[in-house]
Amino acid sequence: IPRKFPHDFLFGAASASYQVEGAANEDGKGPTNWDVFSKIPGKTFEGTNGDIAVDHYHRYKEDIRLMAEMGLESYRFSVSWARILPDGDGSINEKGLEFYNNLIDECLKYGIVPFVTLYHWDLPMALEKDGGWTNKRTAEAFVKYADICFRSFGDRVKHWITFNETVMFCGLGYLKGAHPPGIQNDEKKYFQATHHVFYAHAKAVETYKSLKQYGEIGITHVFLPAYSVDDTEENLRAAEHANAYETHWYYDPILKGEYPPYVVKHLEEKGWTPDWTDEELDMLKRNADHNDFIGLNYYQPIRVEKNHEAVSSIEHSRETSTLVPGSPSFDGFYRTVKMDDKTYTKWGWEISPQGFLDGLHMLKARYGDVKMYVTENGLGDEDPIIAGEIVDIPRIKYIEEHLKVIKKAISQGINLKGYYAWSAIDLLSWLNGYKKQYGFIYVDHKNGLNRKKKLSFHWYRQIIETRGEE
Ligand code: BGP
Repeated sequence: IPRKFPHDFLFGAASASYQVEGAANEDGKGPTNWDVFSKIPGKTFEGTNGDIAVDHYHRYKEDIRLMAEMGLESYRFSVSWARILPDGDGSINEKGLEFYNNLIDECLKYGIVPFVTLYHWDLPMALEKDGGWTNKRTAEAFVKYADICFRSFGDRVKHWITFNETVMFCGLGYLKGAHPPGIQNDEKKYFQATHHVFYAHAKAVETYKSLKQYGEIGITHVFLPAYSVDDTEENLRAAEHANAYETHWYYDPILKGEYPPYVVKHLEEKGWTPDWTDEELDMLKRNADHNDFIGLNYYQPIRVEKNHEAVSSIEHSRETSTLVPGSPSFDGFYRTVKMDDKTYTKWGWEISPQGFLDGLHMLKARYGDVKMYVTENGLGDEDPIIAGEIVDIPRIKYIEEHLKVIKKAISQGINLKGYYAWSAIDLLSWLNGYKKQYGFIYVDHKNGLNRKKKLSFHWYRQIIETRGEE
């Protein structure tokens, strides 16, 4: 294993609009699905919402200055669609463009590379009302919105992610009911929504390439490599199912340009096949060679066994991960389980750097040498405060161990080009409010949202400075 990371490997950190910006009703921004969903009693932890979040909208200059001080080479953030197009598909809000122009320029001022996600879950409410991702209109509107972003920011932004974690917003939205639009167990809608996302992605990539801006564009998935809990045939089979549903369904249409045949067959049997046209399927095919990279959000692997009874989605509590978002829960299929000999975070997410290494090899075996970025990885914790200092040693340990396996993976020929810790700054966790922290920068909610550097801030600066030298 080399002592240092390659010179062109990007060290970054990430955020997402709804989780940091706040200013939910300012400067012409339209309402989003999350603005509405988070106000429904019982949907979020203690009713927390992103109305103010950590006020990044007003404090971005201070935040970017801190990121620069940390030595961050790149900042991954998302654009809120409803700031640019308040109705999702209509007239442009100049103030929205202005905010992101300023944010981008502020990054560039310090030499921080902006890595921009176009969709990190906050959908303009007008589109959600119209069926959201189950309606093709949303996909077409997304492509127009993406085109506006490319034309407005593409002279300075050279790294684009279309979507963040399709399995999450579709799975939690249409199977588990834990994200908007809050629908449970509707497999037909779930698969339909994912199909529209893949189509929108492919069309946005085509649009981007036609503009000849010579940057790169890809999509980000949450990567949940599945292990069987044991070597029994039924559980090995369950793990195959899990990988097919959690991974192949999401990467095949992007990288192979077609859906995995055995899942398609299964959907036919169940009556869950999305309505798709030849034009849409052709679009996926055409796009297969045009993706520049794949973003991976890796937090944990999953351990699965055969499901011997249908598990209600209600059991998918926000505190645990007893079921994964893309798993239709029916008798005879698969379910995730916790194992006594594994280590978990306070929120029940398994800590397994090895799981990532194994998973990366699994991806390479199926998809070849595609370029990849780790677009999220990090530890959600209630950080210890000792004598006024945020001593987030478990986070340092977590990131350190993951960086080690990433370095190893690169030396084994995995084409990884960057690492974005989740998150740059403490932010709103979708379902866990501000209790679950991820940042290098602490935000004091009792004290005017003041920023403070955590121990990990200094540690990460050192890592970047020495390029992870061991
Ligand atoms: C990913 C999302 C992020 C972030 C992260 C941590 O799935 O892309 O937006 O929320 O998970 O999740 P949580 O806040 O639930 O711990």
